[in-house]
Amino acid sequence: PEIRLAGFDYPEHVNAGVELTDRMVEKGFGDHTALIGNGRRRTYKELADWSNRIAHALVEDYGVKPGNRVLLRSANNPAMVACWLAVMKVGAVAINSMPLLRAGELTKIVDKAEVSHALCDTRLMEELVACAKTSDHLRIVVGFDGTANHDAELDRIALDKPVTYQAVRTGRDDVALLAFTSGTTGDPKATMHFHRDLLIIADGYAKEVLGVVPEDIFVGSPPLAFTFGLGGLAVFPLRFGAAAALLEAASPPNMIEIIQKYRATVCFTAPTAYRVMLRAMDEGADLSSLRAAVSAGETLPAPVYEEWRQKTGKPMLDGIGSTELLHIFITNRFDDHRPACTGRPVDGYEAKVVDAEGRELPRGEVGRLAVRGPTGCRYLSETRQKDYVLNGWNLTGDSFYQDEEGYFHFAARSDDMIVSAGYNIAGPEVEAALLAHDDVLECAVVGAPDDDRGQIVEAHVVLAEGVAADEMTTRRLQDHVKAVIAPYKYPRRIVFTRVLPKTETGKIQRFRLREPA
Ligand code: 3SK
Repeated sequence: PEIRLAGFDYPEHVNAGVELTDRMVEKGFGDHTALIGNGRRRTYKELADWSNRIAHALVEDYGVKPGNRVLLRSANNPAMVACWLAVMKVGAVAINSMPLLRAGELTKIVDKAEVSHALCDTRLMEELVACAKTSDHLRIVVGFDGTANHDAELDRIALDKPVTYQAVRTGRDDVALLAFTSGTTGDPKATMHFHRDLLIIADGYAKEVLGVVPEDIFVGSPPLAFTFGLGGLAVFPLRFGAAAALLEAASPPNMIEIIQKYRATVCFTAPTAYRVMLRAMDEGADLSSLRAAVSAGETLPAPVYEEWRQKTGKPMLDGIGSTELLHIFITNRFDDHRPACTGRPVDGYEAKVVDAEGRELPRGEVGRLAVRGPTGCRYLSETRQKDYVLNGWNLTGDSFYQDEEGYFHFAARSDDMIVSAGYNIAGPEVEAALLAHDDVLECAVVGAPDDDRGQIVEAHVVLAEGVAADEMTTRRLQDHVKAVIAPYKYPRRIVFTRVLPKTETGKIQRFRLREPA
């Protein structure tokens, strides 16, 4: 029942890859900088040509067909963006994966999405090759040079191809992207996004809220594999003739350096990084070029919002989005913002707070946030769709309340997801990794409050008999988790215990571990 375009009218046939490159060249942005990365700038014309050459190679040398699912594996760099655009131009469906995923995690994605081809930065090949060896779907893995020295197979083949490409005439409602949410169980879930969705997030949020102009330079930390990063560091700048500075290692100090070097104007990151930026300003860092500081992925603490405002004279724009809806759907605005408040829905989106039966709750009462809008929600799994989407409303994993004036306020996560320094980490996935170690008898993983990271992964572990509850065991278990799942998910704190709190029926009561001692 859901398709409501809410004023976003696009032609029946539209290809987001073309709109973000060749169309921008047609509009006169050919010589403007589109991407900065690996120490050099690339113009819109160069990006259009580069992605067109790759598109030729995908079709002519690797047999990619419209509708094929193509996995991308890379850190944030211009080569990754060129490959992603090329995948859309050939009418295939992109699956952007987190660069640190291990073979087991990749296999879940590859099997669910029935990935046939993968384009991978050659520096990240090992785990993908291990995944391909066991996969029935993944047939072709091609390496590209993420350092953009054109020193890998895809680069060499693409170099000989023409710079123009007749892109596939995709429908506006053809799937362009399968975006995976980490899920609360460590079992990733895919949501489908159409070509038009990629344009809507730009023509909606980026235009209405940020007012992006061609002079803008974007910078930020979220991976392009997370739709927060894909929107903020690729779609938004490219839709408006602006530029993005891409960082493979987007630590706060690296971001600060890039903001100062390029006089970046728009930043997308989490409160943790903004806190470091505030301290850097005390030491003399000049971040005055930033006109928009977008904060999402974690709740923005009021003191960070206040200090930013006081130091820069500008508000920090807190917002909430989801992979399901593609990008931010509730936000503060430059002229309408409050501390400890996520704001109001972006134009075209509706939000409400509901009880367990899906009934809207009165203002002030905490309940589950439900949202609907033109960019989703469409799960790949029909069962998931039935359980989590009612009449177009997606039931999120967050608890909110709406104040008397209609502004939304975050209350808590409604699930077992841990949000640490902007990463979504599923507690049960870390538990499964710990349980695979012989030293662990039982465990429960929760998020513990942390000043720097918002939350940290905290594991409560019952050790096997005879194993010492000491520093060495802690290290051994942490190293083990880093080796079997993406390293950023490892438990930063391990608490050894003799018993875990349980219900009469033997279910672990994680909420009791979250309570202060
Ligand atoms: O709020 C988030 O975590 C989010 C998720 C996906 C896309 C965008 C955002 C801000």
